Amino acid sequence: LEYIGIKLQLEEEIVESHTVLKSLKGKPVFLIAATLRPETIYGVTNCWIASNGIYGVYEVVYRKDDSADQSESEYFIMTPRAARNMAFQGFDGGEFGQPKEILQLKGEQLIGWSLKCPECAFEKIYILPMFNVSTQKGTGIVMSVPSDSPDDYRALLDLKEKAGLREKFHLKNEWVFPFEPVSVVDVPTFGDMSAKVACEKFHVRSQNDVEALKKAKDLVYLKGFYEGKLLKGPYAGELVQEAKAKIKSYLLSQNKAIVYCEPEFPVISRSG
Ligand code: ZZB
Repeated sequence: LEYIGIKLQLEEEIVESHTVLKSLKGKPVFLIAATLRPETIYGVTNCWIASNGIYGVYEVVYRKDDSADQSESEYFIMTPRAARNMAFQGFDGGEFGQPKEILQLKGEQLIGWSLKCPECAFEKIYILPMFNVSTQKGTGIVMSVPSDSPDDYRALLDLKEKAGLREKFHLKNEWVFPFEPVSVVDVPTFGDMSAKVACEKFHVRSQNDVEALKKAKDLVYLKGFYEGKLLKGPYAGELVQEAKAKIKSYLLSQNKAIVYCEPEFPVISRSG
């Protein structure tokens, strides 16, 4: 399975104010959000993590001209599982197959950090918790597109509607309330907020309604891919089917994203 890993850059003030990360001052630190829908990047409102998941900060060495002293480092935040896979895909810590972990973090420690998301409508977005984020899939980091993803739509609404949930995770209002869904894809008969329409059709009442959410997601995926028309960016007016590859190439060529392949089998770590 091939994901596009969108590079969401951690804001400098977050890097500087963290006891360990401040040693990376001036260096690029990214959360890598795994997506199958890079064309929806214009509709990102926040970033989701699993609050009880384990994440790591990894040094990734880019080699220029194959010479070691021409190398430059970037820092990726993702699950240890994703880091292990990426280390075989050109994103290692200096040695093929070896991730270089700087620090481990619990998902809840990431909540409220601010990020810059390429091409999105907001100057900065925040890391928030969603129950349906799996640490066993992708990078464990998800870009949230509430206009087109039923999971994202419902989870964001839960945070807005449920004060108890915001208190539980110590969320500030300013991380949640300013972020309304942004329309990016127009789907015939569904309109430009297909996630909302699908959630209502299948009576999704919370992010815990996993079965109804799955039905909503399957329908929106299908409709969005085959019938959707893009509304934002340089490919506005084109079918999603056509625009998807162009946006992917653009993001890759600008170094705003990477390709991340997920093996179809479990990777066994050397430590067991
Ligand atoms: C942006 C986006 C916009 C997504 C959309 C979907 C939709 P799949 O098919 O189940 O593999 N995702 C990625 N990683 C995780 C994770 N670890 N845990 C939970 N969700 C994850 O789903 C791939 C999609 O699930 C990815 O694409 C990502 O959300 C999310 F409008 O990125 B997507 C109808 C779906 N629409």
